[in-house]
Amino acid sequence: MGILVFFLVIKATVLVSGISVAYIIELPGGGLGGFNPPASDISLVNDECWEKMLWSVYLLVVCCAATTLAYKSYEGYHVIRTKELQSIDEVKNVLPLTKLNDYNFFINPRIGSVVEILVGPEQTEHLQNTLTTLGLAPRVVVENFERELRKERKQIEEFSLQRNLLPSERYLNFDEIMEYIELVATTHPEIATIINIGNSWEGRPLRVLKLSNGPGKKAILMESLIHAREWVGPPTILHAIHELTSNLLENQALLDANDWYFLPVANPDGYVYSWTEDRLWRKTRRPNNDSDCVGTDPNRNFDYKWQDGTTDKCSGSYHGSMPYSEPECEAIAKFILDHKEITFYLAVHSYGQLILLPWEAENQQNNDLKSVAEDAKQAIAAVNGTQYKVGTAHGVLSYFAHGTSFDWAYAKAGIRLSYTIELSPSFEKYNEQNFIMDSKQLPLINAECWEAYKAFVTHLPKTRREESEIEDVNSTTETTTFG
Ligand code: 0X9
Ligand code: ZN
Repeated sequence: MGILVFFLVIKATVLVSGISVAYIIELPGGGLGGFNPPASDISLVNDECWEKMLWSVYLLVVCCAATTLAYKSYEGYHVIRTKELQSIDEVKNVLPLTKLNDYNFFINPRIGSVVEILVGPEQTEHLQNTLTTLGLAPRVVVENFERELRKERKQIEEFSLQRNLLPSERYLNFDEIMEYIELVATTHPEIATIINIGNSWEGRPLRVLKLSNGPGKKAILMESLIHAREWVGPPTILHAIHELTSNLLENQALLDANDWYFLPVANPDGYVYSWTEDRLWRKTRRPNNDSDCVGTDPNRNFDYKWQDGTTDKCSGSYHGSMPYSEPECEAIAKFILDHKEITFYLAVHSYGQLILLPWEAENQQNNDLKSVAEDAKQAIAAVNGTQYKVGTAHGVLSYFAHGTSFDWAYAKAGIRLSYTIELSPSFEKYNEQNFIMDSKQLPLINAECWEAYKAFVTHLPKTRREESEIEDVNSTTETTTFG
């Protein structure tokens, strides 16, 4: 019992203070009641403690150095930005470049948006020449990406020491996010439960937090970090959790009306890797047969138009060896199929400030999809004037992607309202920011998203689409199967 109490005290200290290493040391006892050791022992105990402290500091320094050394360096890497693409031809001209692994596409080609590409120092000139020849007016917007990473690491450290910040106002690593949702479940057992929906390839839990104040309701499922490097997603989800649990009275109606399922870390292995090895990691961490390149893009691994995805194992968008080759995707799809009360699915991504409608929606009369997205767009704009764009990913924006979770949720699971939201930044307002977003922007982004999320749930559909309505969808398999 005593040990358990100590353990909880240490855990709480670590979580609340942001201090990443905390111990309680129990010194030797003796004498009356165990609290009065003889004075002759003091000198020995002092020596022992001193030696132990030196060892702890030494081990800490060695561990930190090892972590820092392992981190992939982007020294001298540039971010190149083109002009806004105006036509399908311009999109198609850039598409072949997305297949080259020298170029890390931060913003994929789509109509109405600039393209942003991270490129190493040796390839910069060649890329600029190519883009100039295509008439896309490239320019360098970030001179040295490693400098941005250094700034981010420093800020994360500083913010972790600020005790007045909410968990949603700084970037939390995987363990911290898990601890936060566990804490919510422990503090609000009447409305909050944790559901383990499966495990990642490396064995980390896929944890969903459910908020519900009564049975029999329809539900929204929100998921973030299916792409590991898109760190701005979880703060918006944790903010929603915080609003729903800390302002219980004010937000009662939001819980009376429906249930909420939150999956803040949909790709735990990738997310941990993005903290410890490579900040720009996007995929899962499952090794690929006959290749040194690790991982699959989980947002290309769902069974909707999967077969048309990228087969290049080294590509950041590799679609995997088969649909649901990734345990993370299988677990998410199973969870959705097993929980028919989920009638709204929101995939939270970054960046570009877009609300994307599913591909299949182009062929169907579903005016609600558009109007609900427009409502969310207005709700965001009302906070601080930020203008999101709304459009079908494929048709309007010519944004090609196969095997995505939200397309599958709409087309195959029959979820009538299914969206991808690409959060901030956008190139207009935040200029040089990209996946590396200043933590100081989080309160504004959280406030904008909270308004959008509230607008979304006011339109929760009562039902899913019937089997008969969804049978014509182009997929690899007749019905969803798992590999
Ligand atoms: O490419 C993706 O998976 C998503 N964008 S991101 O920059 N976060 O990687 C968007 C998917 C959009 N879906 C379709 N175009 N169908
Ligand atoms: Zn993404």
